[in-house]
Amino acid sequence: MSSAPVQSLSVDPLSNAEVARIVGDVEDHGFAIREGLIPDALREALIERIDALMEGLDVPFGENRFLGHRTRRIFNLLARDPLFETAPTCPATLPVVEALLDDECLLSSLTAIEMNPGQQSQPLHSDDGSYGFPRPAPTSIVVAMWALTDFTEENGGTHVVPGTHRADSRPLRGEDPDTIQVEMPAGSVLFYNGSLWHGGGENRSEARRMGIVANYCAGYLRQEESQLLALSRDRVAAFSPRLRKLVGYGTYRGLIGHVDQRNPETLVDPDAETDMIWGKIGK
Ligand SMILES: O=C(O)CCC(=O)C(=O)O
Repeated sequence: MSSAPVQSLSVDPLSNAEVARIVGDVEDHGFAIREGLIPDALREALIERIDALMEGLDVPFGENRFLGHRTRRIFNLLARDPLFETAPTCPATLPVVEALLDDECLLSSLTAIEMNPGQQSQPLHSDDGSYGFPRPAPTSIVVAMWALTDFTEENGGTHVVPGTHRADSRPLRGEDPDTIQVEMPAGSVLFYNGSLWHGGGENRSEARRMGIVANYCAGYLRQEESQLLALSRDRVAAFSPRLRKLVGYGTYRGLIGHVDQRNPETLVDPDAETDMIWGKIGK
């Protein structure tokens, strides 16, 4: 694990008006693309760190069409290096997520994706598919896909089916609706509702397409990655209070996630505020 000067890689916050515009696009179409959110210095540092991890961990290609036979992924990024702490709490993305879910949301997973030349397109899917909600589903998953390289039609920019966050079904195997392909320069972010039908494109280029997928869920859902197990308490103790809560060291509505009626953040910070539901119920 490196000791990167994380603070020097700061990101400009979004204005309230811009947050509202992005939220409106995600609500209307299921997705929104915004350019220029991730500064080059941070983007390049992330690529460098991901490359070092890919080599150090000897990360293999995926073993099926969904994970991608020419695609490598690093899961559980927060356990790998402090630099990745910049992504879940990013002031250019988290306010959008909080506006679409609420500020009790959780980080569900944080994954680096390196899609290499020759990768076939990924089957269309929706990220909330495993929860089994009746459809249309309540907004319970929101994803911010960071473009660390350009996403183009040729290198496999993500396919999306606009409006399908309100569809009454998930994409069926072999279903082949019209899609639009997300093209965005490096440093952009694709925001989407977890019900939206989407999938990685085919990489017909000579270069890799790299991204970080920050997947957030409502605070009452089980996270895709079991971060309470995947992250050591020492790691979590080093996080900011906001990040601790995002990975699960907090409660939903002062109840869900408690430990002996206390906020689990007190396990890593005995002075943490513990504002629990029991203190609000009349005698
Ligand atoms: O790589 C992409 O464009 C999409 C990836 C994705 O949706 C996934 O792996 O679940």
